[in-house]
Amino acid sequence: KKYNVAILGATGAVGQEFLKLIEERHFPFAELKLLASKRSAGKKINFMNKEYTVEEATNDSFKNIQIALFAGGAASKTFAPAAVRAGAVVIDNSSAFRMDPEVPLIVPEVNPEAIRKHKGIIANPNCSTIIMVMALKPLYDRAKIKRIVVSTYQAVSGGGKEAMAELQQQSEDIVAGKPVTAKFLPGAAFPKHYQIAFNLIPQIDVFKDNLYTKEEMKMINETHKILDDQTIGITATTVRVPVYRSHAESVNIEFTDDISVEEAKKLLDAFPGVTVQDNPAEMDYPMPLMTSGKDDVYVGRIRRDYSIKHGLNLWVVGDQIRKGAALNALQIAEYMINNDMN
Ligand code: 11C
Repeated sequence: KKYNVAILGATGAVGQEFLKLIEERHFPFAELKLLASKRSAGKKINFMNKEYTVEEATNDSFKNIQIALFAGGAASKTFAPAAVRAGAVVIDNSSAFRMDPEVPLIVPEVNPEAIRKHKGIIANPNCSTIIMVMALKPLYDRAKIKRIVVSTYQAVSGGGKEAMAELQQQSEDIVAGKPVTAKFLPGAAFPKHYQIAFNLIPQIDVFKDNLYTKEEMKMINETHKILDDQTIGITATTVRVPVYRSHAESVNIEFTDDISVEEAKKLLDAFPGVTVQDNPAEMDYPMPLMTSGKDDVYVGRIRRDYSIKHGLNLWVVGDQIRKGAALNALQIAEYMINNDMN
């Protein structure tokens, strides 16, 4: 069977990755509709030997569409109701519906059965959350988790094309001895902007009243929902680093039971979508440059936390545009159609 597919946000980084993955994974599409904002409408995109014209998204764009892949952003909230009314299943990469109790929040390797409860919208989690839960799940299935302390090292591409361009421009200006300007990070609409080249910015998204950023709260709330366990203590610090692509995370986990390093390695390695890359003797560990463009989440530096009874430290790295966004969303669609959940 083949499906009519629409991509909303087709010209952005996640939209482009959707196209790559549809081709790579031979996703069974019949018609393909590329949608974007008015600004990008009319743009031509060559895909699998066919030229497509990007159309401006409207409420009427979803007639005869069965699967709508939403790349994210404010457009999701605007167009999801119309897409669902038209009979499409929306797989949405924005944060708009993630915490809605009516909307399943899915990482297919972790909680695929929750897809069955969808009422037209299925949410794709935040990239940093997906990458972390991929490493948590095989361990969590073996021993309950009491507490997680996570610090992230997030690539600029998580902030969009403009953030990537800013890192490049600033780096070139610094090398050329020119004055550096910062106009985008930590966010376009923010009152202040900071240089990311040769720097770190410990703010991703806006601050909430509790002094955590929205990105940090996403990691906490979404992890609770995906693992369906509100009892896990989670604290997060999310940081933007001058890396183009792939988020890295230092994850400290306290379990209720002992898991040895060897057992953790075996459990992680056996889990689909996770690769253990951990050989200190050979200086072998995952790094963003090497995981970019890869589907798996890589785990290394697996070691005991000797300061507590049952603790492990992990270093987790994954391509946040692939597994953290487009790949995860497409895997949701694949799981749904292969298991008659649409
Ligand atoms: C970043 N994690 O790296 C963000 C981007 O909720 O899907 C994705 C935001 C989201 O800036």
